Amino acid sequence: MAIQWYPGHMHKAQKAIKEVLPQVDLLIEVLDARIPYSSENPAIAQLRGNKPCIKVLSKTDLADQEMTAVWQAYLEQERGVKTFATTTQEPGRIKLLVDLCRKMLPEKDAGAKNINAMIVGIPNVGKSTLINTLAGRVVAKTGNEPAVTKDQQRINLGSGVTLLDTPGILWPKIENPDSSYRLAATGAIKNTAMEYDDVSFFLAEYLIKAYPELIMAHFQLDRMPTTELDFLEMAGARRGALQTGGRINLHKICEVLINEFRAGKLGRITLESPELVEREKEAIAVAKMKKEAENAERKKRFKDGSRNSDRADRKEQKNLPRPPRQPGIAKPGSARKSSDKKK
Ligand SMILES: Nc1nc2c(ncn2[C@@H]2O[C@H](COP(=O)(O)OP(=O)(O)OP(=O)(O)O)[C@@H](O)[C@H]2O)c(=O)[nH]1
Ligand SMILES: [Mg+2]
Repeated sequence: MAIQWYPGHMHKAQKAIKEVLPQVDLLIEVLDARIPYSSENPAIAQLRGNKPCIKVLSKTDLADQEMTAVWQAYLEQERGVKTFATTTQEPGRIKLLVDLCRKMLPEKDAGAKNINAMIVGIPNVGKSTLINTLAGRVVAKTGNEPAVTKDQQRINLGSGVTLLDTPGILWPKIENPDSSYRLAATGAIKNTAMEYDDVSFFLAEYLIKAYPELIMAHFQLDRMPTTELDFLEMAGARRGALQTGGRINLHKICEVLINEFRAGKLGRITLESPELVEREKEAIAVAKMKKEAENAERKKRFKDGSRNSDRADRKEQKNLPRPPRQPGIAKPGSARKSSDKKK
């Protein structure tokens, strides 16, 4: 089952973003470099229209470096989009983001006019941290959990750029179930809205295929795991995650895997590639079409079937020979009447 988390403040935040959008020159959409597709909110793409947009890939210190470059090239294929990879480990590079904002709005830059940029993105992706780095001081509250920022906040950088921090928003229905697992694995979904075990099994399955050397080294495994359960049991044994009777405490090792992945302890990992998400999108489209065709067929069968059987029933009844009326047996309705008459 896909995970959904869309508390009321997100709906409000999205409405507020829509309201101020006309005063904004440029959108800075912050994406998690470990999940650039899954952390892209489809509602933002709709709201953006033709406004220029910088897609910032945040937390690149946690992501696979090669994959970050692949994603940047992929995302820049979209019109009006530039990308910028960033990490808190290289605060000095952040000035280049301000330069990029100016470059994307040459008329404003030439006229030395103030640029209004709005920072948007999913929860816990590092929007407020980015603002603090840009401002060079703590102006926005940050925290390692989703939904820290609850209201919009305007920050004047003093260099002709004003930034608007916004609360992280998700969307009511995450169509791709794998995306919802990835969002949960990276910490964009509140822990209380997900099952650690489900997310961990998903993560384990991916890691065995995509980063076998990293997990073997991190958990000091002496052979390649064959399945996600095999992996979690081996890792659990290594970490002493046992329950009474010596059996592996799977829940405990599931929590360990998620927490250590989030903290970057397993190494630099990206959970999706453009090819993988294209395949997933295709599979979802095919499944959707199949379901629609099935629904249409069911509706048609229901309609045709009921009309046919109804007609056939009526026709059949019409053609049936009427049973001969037996003298002395009155119809139930007429029985009372006849007795009434007698009275
Ligand atoms: N490893 C790493 N962690 C980061 C980076 N940037 C931000 N973080 C951490 O990510 C967590 C979330 O950061 P915030 O800036 O509060 O995220 P946000 O997008 O404003 O979150 P909401 O306000 O909840 O939507 C914090 O614990 C940050 O320290 C980064 O480049 N690398
Ligand atoms: Mg924030």
